[in-house]
Amino acid sequence: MGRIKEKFKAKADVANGEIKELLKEHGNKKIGEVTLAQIYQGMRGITGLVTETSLLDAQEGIRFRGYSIPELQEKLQKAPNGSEPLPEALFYLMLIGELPTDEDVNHITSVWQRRSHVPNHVFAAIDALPLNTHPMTMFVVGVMALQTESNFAKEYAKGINKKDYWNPVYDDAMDLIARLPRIAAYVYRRKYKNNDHIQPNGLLDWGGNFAHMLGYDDEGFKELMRLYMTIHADHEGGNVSAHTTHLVGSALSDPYLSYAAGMNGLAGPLHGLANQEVIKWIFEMQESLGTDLPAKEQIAQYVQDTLSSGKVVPGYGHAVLRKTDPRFTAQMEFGKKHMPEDKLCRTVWNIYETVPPILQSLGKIKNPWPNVDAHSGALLVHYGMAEYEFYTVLFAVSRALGVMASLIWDRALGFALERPKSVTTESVKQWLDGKAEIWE
Ligand code: CMX
Repeated sequence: MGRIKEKFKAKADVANGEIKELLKEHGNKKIGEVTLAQIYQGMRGITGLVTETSLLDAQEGIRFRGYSIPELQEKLQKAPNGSEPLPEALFYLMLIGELPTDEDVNHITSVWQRRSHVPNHVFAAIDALPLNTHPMTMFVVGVMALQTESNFAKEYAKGINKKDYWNPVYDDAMDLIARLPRIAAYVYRRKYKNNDHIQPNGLLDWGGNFAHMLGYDDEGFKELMRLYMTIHADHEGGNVSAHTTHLVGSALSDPYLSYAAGMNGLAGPLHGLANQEVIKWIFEMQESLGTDLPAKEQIAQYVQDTLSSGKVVPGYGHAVLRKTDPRFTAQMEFGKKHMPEDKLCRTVWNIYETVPPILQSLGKIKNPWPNVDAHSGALLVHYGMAEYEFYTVLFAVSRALGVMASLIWDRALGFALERPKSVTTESVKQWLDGKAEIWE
């Protein structure tokens, strides 16, 4: 057993014992009550999942195993001469629940380098798609083709003790994370760079090598990728991509199937696709106003036009957060440090000053503040990556870190098949009339 796997097993054994005790003593305690509105309106606020890797506070934002984003930036390991955290270090923190040593981080970097080989049939599957296919579709097709490599699926077919499920899931998770940058970069270079592919650089860390394979060797872009891969990795368990991965995994679908399912959810415009929508919306605004630095009054008018045509303002609002997303703030700080005069970034900052009061004035939007997607595109465009349809693939590569660490825990803790109860409106009416006791 590898050193990190061994450490994980020891942690999981302790956690299993604790949870068993906790349920024995407190299993009947109630957390909250469910209202009809919650059942009809996206289950907001219903506590119904355990996700160990991170916890979201509506006011404060995300904490990964207790650490906020500024704390991660301070405490996690960096690349030589870098100042942004290495995603490898965050993965270790999410998986093991402790800050890693330098040795742990180097170990993960070398394991992911060693396991990064992608078989040719994956590229062939992507190549079979027409060039106008959306990059997220190409990416997920690549992941699905890679499912042939699943250790878990093979072990399950042979017959494996349920206590050991976590072990091949762990190996699948490490293989998958190691290979995703190569698949994502292949999609990018195929669609936008005339199939001119770039071989991995075995001397680089995971995020740095990803930047290199995409074709961006600028140190600033590599740092951006490390930050980007860290802050997009996890947002507790209820968001569509994390929840879907967890749900599909609960059927013992292997990590490739589970992750692909989750990423199909990330590809929706109310979730991860919002990052492409933001830049598309800003580009359209610039074109319609005939300027690359619109004034705040012009932005305000454009926002009103967007709202009155029945569209959402992309990058604003959140199902849980009620303040500016700290992931937005981390990216704004990166922009102010590396590109303070960049017109697109300045436009994002002007939008930040303009949009919240307008959304607030509508009276129905619970959170008028920007989320993670409001900023990411402007930083990418600064370094030359203007192909905004690709942006959600970057989000997807990062999100693998969180959902895979969680999936390993799901199997190690023996979590059950997820199967909540649903009702029909007819049964609700009968229950309201006192004619049926459907839920008791
Ligand atoms: N622009 C316009 N209207 C908005 C809005 C926005 N940015 N955010 C919310 N609203 C509207 C909702 O559509 C809803 O309208 P109706 O009552 O007419 O249906 C109303 O305000 C209340 O919504 P809410 O309770 O505040 O928000 P929800 O929890 O239902 O939805 C979210 C959250 C993110 C889907 C929503 O804010 C939105 O559509 N934002 C824009 C898309 C976006 O940026 N998504 C990315 C989120 C982060 C991520 O997952 O990556």
